[in-house]
Order: sequence, then structure tokens, then C-alpha cells
Amino acid sequence: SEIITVETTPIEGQKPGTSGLRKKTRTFMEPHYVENFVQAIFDGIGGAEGKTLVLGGDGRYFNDRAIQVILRMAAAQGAARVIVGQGGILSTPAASNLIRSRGTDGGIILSASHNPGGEDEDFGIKYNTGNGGPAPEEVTNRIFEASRAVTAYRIAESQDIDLAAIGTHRLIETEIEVVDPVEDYAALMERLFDFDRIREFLASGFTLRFDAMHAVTGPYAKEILEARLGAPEGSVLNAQPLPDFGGGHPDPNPIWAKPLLDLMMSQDAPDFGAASDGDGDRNMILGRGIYVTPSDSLAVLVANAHLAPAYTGGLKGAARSMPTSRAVDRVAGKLGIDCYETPTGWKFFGNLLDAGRVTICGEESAGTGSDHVREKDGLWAVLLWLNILAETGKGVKELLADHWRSFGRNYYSRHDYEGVDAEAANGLMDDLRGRLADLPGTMIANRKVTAADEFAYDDPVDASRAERQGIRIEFEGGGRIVYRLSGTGTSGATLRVYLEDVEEKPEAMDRDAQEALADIIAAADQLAGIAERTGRAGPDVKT
Ligand code: VG1
Ligand code: CO
Repeated sequence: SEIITVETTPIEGQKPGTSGLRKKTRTFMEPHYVENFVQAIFDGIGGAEGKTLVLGGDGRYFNDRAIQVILRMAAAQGAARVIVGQGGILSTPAASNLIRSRGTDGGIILSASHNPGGEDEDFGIKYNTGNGGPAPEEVTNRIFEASRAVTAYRIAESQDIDLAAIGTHRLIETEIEVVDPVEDYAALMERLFDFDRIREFLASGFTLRFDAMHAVTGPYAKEILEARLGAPEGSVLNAQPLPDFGGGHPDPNPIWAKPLLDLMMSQDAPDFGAASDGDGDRNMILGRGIYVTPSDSLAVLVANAHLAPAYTGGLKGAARSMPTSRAVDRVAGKLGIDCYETPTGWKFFGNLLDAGRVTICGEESAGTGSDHVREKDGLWAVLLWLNILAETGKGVKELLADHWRSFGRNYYSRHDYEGVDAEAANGLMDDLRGRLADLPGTMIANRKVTAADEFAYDDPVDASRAERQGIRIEFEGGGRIVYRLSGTGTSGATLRVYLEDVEEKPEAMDRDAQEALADIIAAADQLAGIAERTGRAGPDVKT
């Protein structure tokens, strides 16, 4: 095969967001779009020459085409080795694990996560560094700068590499190693958790359903939950990954995973239910008759992690993204460990994990994970829950009720206004920003504001600073509203409003979250004029 140099001109808007570059699939399918961005990645990391990279994606539409382009470019630019998941498949946490376990320079993950897939839906490309985590802003800024300067890219002219079977190919001087996407990841899970204990627990009659939502976790869950842990066949639902995820949003929340939610609320509910997203890094946890909010799940996992083998020695610390509820802070306080507050996006946990300051991290958006990889990890969260339930012998509902009794309950909900006019959304944020100084001491919807600011983060490890990471309003008694604009959307703006209130009275801990948060919700609208500015009567999604 021959190496050719193709002239190109910069394409606008190749700026990585909260988690890589996400756009409409058709945008990625435009001439030079993928090539330009991949060239920008290589340029941004100082070239592909001599490097070993991991490559894989969640199997969505266009995954197969983009992979071949990246392989041809890596070979043309002298990469030493590319480790690719069989069929081009790797879940995000499995990719993170391979980057680390094989001591590689980094990796490229193809996914738009929980966004729908297909020719008319979404696609994404993300670069992870050698620690296995999403590239920090310093690196994504370099990639963006490179995308604005690109004038040519080098690519090999060759047949497609056969990724269907495990084995090694050579393209120019580059070794292309096709690996089983599940094997190393499943082995890692076996080292972290007590598989014998969980197997016994499942054999004793504890029942579960895991909804893979026709996304990447199907084969992982089949192997781990059914083959290795002995859950009866059929415990994993929608296990077949499909390029369009069966037409749904592979987003594990009560709206998009409603069939599972309905099952868990029905007479036929199994003891435990869970789901994961497109690329396998998110999780939703359910018990018979109960949905566990991600913020509560994080708090429960931090409180009980010592029951699983990997964490018996206790945790070094915990971290949550700023909009995530402060439920975990109370747990960390009782355990006497540090609790860090970072901006939204897993990349901000990387330094804390690398420096050994924290063991478990989490986000309100259904992401939890630990220092075993540098991404959030859906199946890891499911297995930690199962390990804890097996050890305590409690049901999900009971465990959660006990947790609230010991720590208090942080009622929590997130309201999303999707596809809002970008100007209106920015106007809303600008207006709020301008009024922050005047808010403390004022009353809104019967609640007294105690503090109002815009979150900025100074990384305690490398002293980098991230500004404008969300506007927060705090109320007397522990209530809080956070406003931020999404950094993963592909059309218009998405306004996220995060709502939280603290309840210490045991008799008031079983309320519906929307009802318990009614004051805070009213205050959020009054403060920002959401209905008026967006023209929306209510949010599109409440989680
Ligand atoms: C969202 C979530 C954030 C998460 C990010 C990537 O970002 O809020 O917590 O880290 O998605 O998750 P944003 O900017 O849209 O709020 V995933 O599973 O989409 O990689
Ligand atoms: Co995801």
C-alpha cells in the first residue's frame, strides 16, 4: 500500500466538548471531516510516529467506516501499533482499561455515548491520554488549535483491514492487533469483586435484569453477568448491539429506559434492575419498586465500597462533579475522607485519581467509577451494587432507606430543556450572571438565598483553572439550584437545571422528588425566567 498526502482546509467547529467531538453523523460523513479531526488529534499529541494506540467504539452507525480511516492514517503516520477491539467494538471503560493495562500512549474512542445513533443521528470521536482518561483541556485545546491549522493529512491507500477475527495484521510498518473487546475487562472485574459470593447470591434466588439497550454493553453483560456469574440466560435484555440502538436513545434513565423502569415497578419485578448507555460508561440502578438517583447511588457506593474486595482497605477520597448532589459529601464527612468538587465531565477526575487523592468518583448524569480505570464505568457500578447487596443481604429499597436514615436525604432532580435557541439560552445565563452579586439575602419562592456564584475550578494537582462551569444558587437549609449549558449536544442549546434540597426528618424521606422539590423548582423558574426566555412550559426530560 501507498501513502498519499491529501490537501485540505480547516473545518470550522472541530472543538471537543464535555467529552470529545460530537456532531451529527452526516457532518462526520462530509468529505475530509474525520480525516481533518484525526490529523488534528495526531498533531495535537505530537504526531502518531512510534506510538501505540487503542482504538474502538460503541458500534453505532459509521463506527466501521471511521475505524478504517483512522487505521489508514495511523499507519501512514508511522504508529507502531494499534490495538483494536474485534469488530471495531470497545466500550469506553474497556478502552480505558486497555490503554492502561497495555501501557499505550493513548487511544481513540468512537461514540456519542447516550445520544441516538444512525445516519440522521449522532457520532463522536474522543481522544484519551496514556492514563486511560479523556484528554484534559490543555490537550483538547491543542487538538482544536491543530484543527484550525490543518492543511494536509497523510493516509495509506489500502483495502479495509479485516477486524472480524482476532489476530494481527500489518499495514505499512504498523501492527494492527485485533483483540477480544471483553476478555481483559471481564478479568479486571473478577479481580475487583467477589465473583464467588455474587454467584452464590444469584444462585440463592436473587433475580436481576440488565438492559443493554442494544448498545455496547450487551456482550460484556452476557459474559460477566450470565456466563461468569450464572444469572439465567435472558437476564440481559436487548443484548444485541445495533448500529441504531434499535431506534432508541441508549440513555439509562427513567425516560429512555422506561420499559425496564415499568418492569421494576410491576408485580413481576426482579430484585435488581440496571441499564447502561451507548458506550457503556453510564449506569442506572433500580430495585423492586424503586429508582435510585445517580447521586444517591454514588453516596451508597462510597458508604459501602469496603464490602467489595478491591476497596476493603477503605477509600483514599471521593469526588463528585459540582452539580451532583451533596449526598456523597455527608458520607465522606462521616468516613473522614476528602471529598472533591470538580466541573462536569470525567476528564476533571483524572488528576485526582492519578495523584491517589480519590478512589471513587461520580456524576449526577448516571456516571460512577473508581481508580480501576479513568472513565466512568456502568458495569463496574452494577457489580459493586451486587457485591454490596450480596454482603449485606439487604434489598435495594432497604439499603437506600437505611442510608437515608443514617445520613439524611438529598432530594434531587435534573430538568433539561433541550434544543433551546442558543441565543436565548446564553441570554438566560448572561442575565443570571449579571445578577449574582445581588441575590444573597433575597427571598425567592419562600426560600432565602445564602450564596450565589459561578463555579470555577482550580485543579489541586496541576493548578490548571476551568472557569464558567455552572451558576449555583444556595438556599438556607441546604437547598441548591445549578444552571449550566450542556457541552455534549449536537443541535441548539440544552439548558440543564439541577435541583436539590436536604431532608433530615425520617418521616419525610419517602416523598416523590418532584413534590419534595416543588419550592426549589418554582424558585429556579422565577430566578432565571426559564419559561419566558425559552418559551417552554416545562422541561423535556426530568431525571
Ligand atoms: C453530559 C453529562 C456529564 C457527562 C457527559 C459525558 O455532559 O452532564 O456529566 O460527563 O455528558 O457523558 P453535558 O455537558 O451534556 O452536561 V457520556 O456517557 O455522554 O460520555
Ligand atoms: Co456514555
